[in-house]
Amino acid sequence: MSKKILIANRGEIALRILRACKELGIQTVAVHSKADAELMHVYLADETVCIGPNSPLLSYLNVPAIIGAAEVTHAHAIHPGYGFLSENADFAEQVEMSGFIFIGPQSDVIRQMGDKVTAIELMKKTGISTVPGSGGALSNDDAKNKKIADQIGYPVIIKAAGGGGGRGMRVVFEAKKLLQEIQLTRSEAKAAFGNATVYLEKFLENPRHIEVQVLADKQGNTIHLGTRDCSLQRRHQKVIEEAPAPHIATDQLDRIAARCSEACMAMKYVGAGTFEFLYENGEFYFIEMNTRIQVEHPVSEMITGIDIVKEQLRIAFDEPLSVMQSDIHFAGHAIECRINAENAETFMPSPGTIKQLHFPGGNGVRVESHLYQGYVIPPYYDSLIGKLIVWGEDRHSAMVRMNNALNEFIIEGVDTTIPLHKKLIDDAAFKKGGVNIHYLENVFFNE
Ligand code: MV4
Repeated sequence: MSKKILIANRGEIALRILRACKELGIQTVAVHSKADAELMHVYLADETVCIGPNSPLLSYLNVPAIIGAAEVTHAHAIHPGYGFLSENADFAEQVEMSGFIFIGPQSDVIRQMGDKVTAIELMKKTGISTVPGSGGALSNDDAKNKKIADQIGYPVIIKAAGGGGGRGMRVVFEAKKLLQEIQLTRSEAKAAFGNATVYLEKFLENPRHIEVQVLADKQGNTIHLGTRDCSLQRRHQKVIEEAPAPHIATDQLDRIAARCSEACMAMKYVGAGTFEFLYENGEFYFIEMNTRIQVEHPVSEMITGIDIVKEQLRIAFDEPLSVMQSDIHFAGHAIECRINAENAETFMPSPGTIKQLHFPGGNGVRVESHLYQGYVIPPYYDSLIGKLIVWGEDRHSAMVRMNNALNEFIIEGVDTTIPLHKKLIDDAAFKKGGVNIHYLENVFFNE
């Protein structure tokens, strides 16, 4: 039986998924909004379905339209990509109940990880260290909450259980502000996520954001693809990512990554996943788990040779992972620059027509982009237009390649963040490696 996958996404990741399907001989269905009929992957797909008007709410987030498209095209499985419905447990459940395979973990696992209090409890059980904190949801007992914060020591951070990725959190520096800030976080969380549950953690002031990529099949095999450092970010949007995390002893990185793989085995996790950690003073503290493919997955692919999307497809169709941990040899260093159609100084979105386009090339250079000359970037969606990923034998060689590749890159017609990347690649602190999550905003931009 030939297999068919519906790609419930757009842009570079839709093209990335389509290419993986073609390599595996899987038929593809591209669903798209009215504005997206001219996307590269729509031209390349075996079948296409227009699922709605330009607004993402009426198209890429339109659950009945997407499941309807899977029905009329007789697709077997749905790949959600990242963003949109990728971590929506209700969507995953409806996909399953409609008789399709959701390419990702089971809907109840997505729901568990979506509740950050539950996710942290699960990790503690599997022996992964978490940030010192309330160890569960805060109650409405003011005296008890004061005591918890006093014991942990200020500053503390109040986070919404339904939040994540930087949404729904407040830092508290002094005891007299605690109760007020708990109430504020609660009401904001209730309004934003329909869930007033909050928890408390020690606020780590200068951590790095380091994550571990894992893959788990339905046979119970689990592997990790090592670490990524995603500390270079602005307003919770990652700007540059690299693998492995620099300036941390390989054996410490191996240990945390192996722990994550073991945790997947213990939880009977299925699919691709990412464990997010804060790293400060030589220690890793788990904060969240992502149950989707991530934008920055290529840097892990470049240091391992594993195609994460192809593994996701194998897993979905009940095949075992193509490799065991002992088959994986980590080699060299990879860096990814996210290229957005935005002004490199003001970050104002810059939709419009691509007048001239030239992609860089050469050994160790990879471009993931749906752009082509004449393509019109619509104003309705995320401004990511491509990712430039390079591999080098060590971090320095990767940086040299990135610098050369950025200089070869030509995109005319819209503003892009390439000029920012050129400056960052030449920045002394970034060159040294190991900057923390505040570096870009507070030091580089001095915002
Ligand atoms: C923190 C933290 C400091 N201490 N938790 C922001 C995104 C969400 N995933 C968690 N976040 C943070 N949690 C404790 N206990 C600082 C951040 C944080 C951050 C984390 C990762 C990447 C960028 C960040 C930017 C600001 C704050």
